[in-house]
Amino acid sequence: MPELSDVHNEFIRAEIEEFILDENEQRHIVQMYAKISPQMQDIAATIIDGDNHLSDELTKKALDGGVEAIQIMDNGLIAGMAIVGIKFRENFIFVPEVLACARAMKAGMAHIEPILSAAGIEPIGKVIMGTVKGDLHDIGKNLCIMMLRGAGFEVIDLSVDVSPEMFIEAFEQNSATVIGMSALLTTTMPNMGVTIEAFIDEGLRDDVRFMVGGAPVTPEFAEDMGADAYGANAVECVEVAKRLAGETQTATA
Ligand code: B12
Repeated sequence: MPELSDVHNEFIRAEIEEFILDENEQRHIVQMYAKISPQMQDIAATIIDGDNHLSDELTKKALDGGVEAIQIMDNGLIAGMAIVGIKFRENFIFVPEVLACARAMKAGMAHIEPILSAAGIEPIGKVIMGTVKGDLHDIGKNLCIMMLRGAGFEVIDLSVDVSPEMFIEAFEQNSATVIGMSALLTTTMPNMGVTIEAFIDEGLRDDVRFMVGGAPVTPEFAEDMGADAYGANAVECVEVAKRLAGETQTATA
């Protein structure tokens, strides 16, 4: 079982010790970081520290050195955000600090995005993505969008705070077959179900497949609200979108 001393980066070790007080959570984070290379830990540290200049520099350096974009995203940028999330939840940091961390994440992602979104391939399907009404979290949704584009999907990004009417309007204007909804707040999660209801009311439900995700969303919740699929992360989002796009093609054939 990995120990705190197995985490290479000194700053991250100190952060874990000072801010992750729940024993199980600390064990989980230590296990995760013990498997991550020192170079990726340095990138994660820039996110936790909210240092966008260093995140920019180290991400670029890692890519130039041959590390895969997806590795940097998962083991550097997203791993850093895991600690930020816990500090925020426990009130060790507040909105301005989290925004600085989000800015650092964005600086790193700016190098990753063009690689994941390989240009020039024929779209394999069209997906509408949005964060539901009342919710302004978009980091996870944007990662999903990058991965979807990288996998060859054309994606219409409705951004954040998207009402059921806006989803319907976008659906009517574009011949998308899959709609992806993201929610990060327990208070906004029900708006996913409300959106699906609105599609039922308009007689459009059978024409589209819904996938949902976001940290508080579970497969059970997805099923209860009437979604077609749930994805736990950006990689699953792509897998699910491919499956659902295949289903709609079969249904309309
Ligand atoms: C960054 C952040 C913010 C930033 C958002 C910046 C931005 N541009 O997104 C700011 C500071 C603005 C913010 C504000 C608030 N936040 Co906030 N925030 C976070 C934080 C720390 C990280 C979220 C994140 O980006 N995670 C990293 C990404 C990569 O993960 P992800 O979003 O889960 O996405 C992945 C998967 O879920 C999945 N996925 C996501 N979407 C989709 C969609 C589909 C279709 C699929 C298949 C998959 C999928 O794939 C993604 C990639 O792997 C979380 C804590 C946490 N650990 O989640 C709190 C958190 C979500 N926030 C919280 C709160 C309370 C708030 C505020 C209400 C705080 C306040 N008092 O003002 C406001 C609400 C504003 C609003 N109306 O939305 C709470 C929510 C608690 C709850 N149970 O509802 C959390 C959990 C923190 C906590 N207290 O523990 N926040």
